[in-house]
Amino acid sequence: MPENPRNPVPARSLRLGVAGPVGTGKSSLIALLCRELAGSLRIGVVTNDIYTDEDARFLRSAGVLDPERIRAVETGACPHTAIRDDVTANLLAVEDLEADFDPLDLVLVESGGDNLTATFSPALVDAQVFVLDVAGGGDVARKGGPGIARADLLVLNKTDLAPHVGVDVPQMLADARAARGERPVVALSRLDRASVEQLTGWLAGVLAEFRAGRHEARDPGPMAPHSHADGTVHAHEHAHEHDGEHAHALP
Ligand SMILES: Nc1nc2c(ncn2[C@@H]2O[C@H](COP(=O)(O)OP(=O)(O)O)[C@@H](O)[C@H]2O)c(=O)[nH]1
Ligand SMILES: [Mg+2]
Repeated sequence: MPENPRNPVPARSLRLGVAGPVGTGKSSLIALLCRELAGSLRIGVVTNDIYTDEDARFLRSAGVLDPERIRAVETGACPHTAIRDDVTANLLAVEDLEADFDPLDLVLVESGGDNLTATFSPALVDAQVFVLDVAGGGDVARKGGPGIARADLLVLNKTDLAPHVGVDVPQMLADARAARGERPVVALSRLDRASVEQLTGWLAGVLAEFRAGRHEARDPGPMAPHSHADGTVHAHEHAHEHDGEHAHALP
C-alpha cells in the first residue's frame, strides 16, 4: 500500500497524554485503562511528579502492569513545563520504554497535575485526555481553558459522587459540550461499566486511526499566563517547544 507522505504509517506506539488538576483521577484512569486493556495491548506508562515518584508507585502497587513498564519523571517545581515547553525528559522516558519493550501499542503519559490550564505539547503526545471531576464543582467545565475546550477527549470523572456533592451531571455535560463543539466528552465513573466502555471505545477509535496513518496530533493551545508563588510570571504565548527557551519575565 502506498504511504501517504504527510502521515506515514507509525512505527511506534500511540502516545496518549492524561492531564487535569490534582485529584481528578488521572492515575486512577490510567490504572483503569491498564486493567481493561493490558490483555489486548502492550502498554507503558510515564508519570510526572513534582518531587516524588508517588504516581508511579501508586500504579505499580495497583498491580495492573509489569512494574518495569511504569517510569517516573520528576519535574521539579514547574510540572507543566515538562509536558509543554521542554519535553526532553518525558520524550526520553517514552522512547526508553518503547525501546525496552519493543513493540508497544500504547504509552500513557500522566501530567503532574498542577492547574486547570496545563496541556501537553503535540511534540510529546499524539492525543490527550483532560480530566475534570464532578467534586471540583459543576461550573468548572463552563470556565473553559485549552484542555477543557480542545483536548482530544474531556472526561468528567467520578460521576458516582455527583449526588453527594450536589452536581447536576447532565448540566455539566451540556456546558462541556458547549465549550467543545464536536469534540467528545465522557462522563465517567469507574463504578459505571457503560461509561468505562465509552472511554475504551474512544481509545480504540483513536488507535485505529493512528495505525492507519490518519491521526493528526492537535495542539489544544498554550496555557494562560499565570504567576508562581515565587513571583515568577510565565507567559506561554509563543511557540518554543524545541528551543529550550522560556519566558520567565519577572514582574
Ligand atoms: N468515587 C470515585 N472516586 C474516584 C474515581 N476515580 C478516582 N477516584 C478517587 O479520586 C482520588 C484521586 O485519584 P487519583 O487518580 O490519585 O487522581 P490524580 O491526582 O488526578 O492522579 C483517589 O482517592 C481515587 O480513588 C471514581 O470514578 N469514583
Ligand atoms: Mg496522579
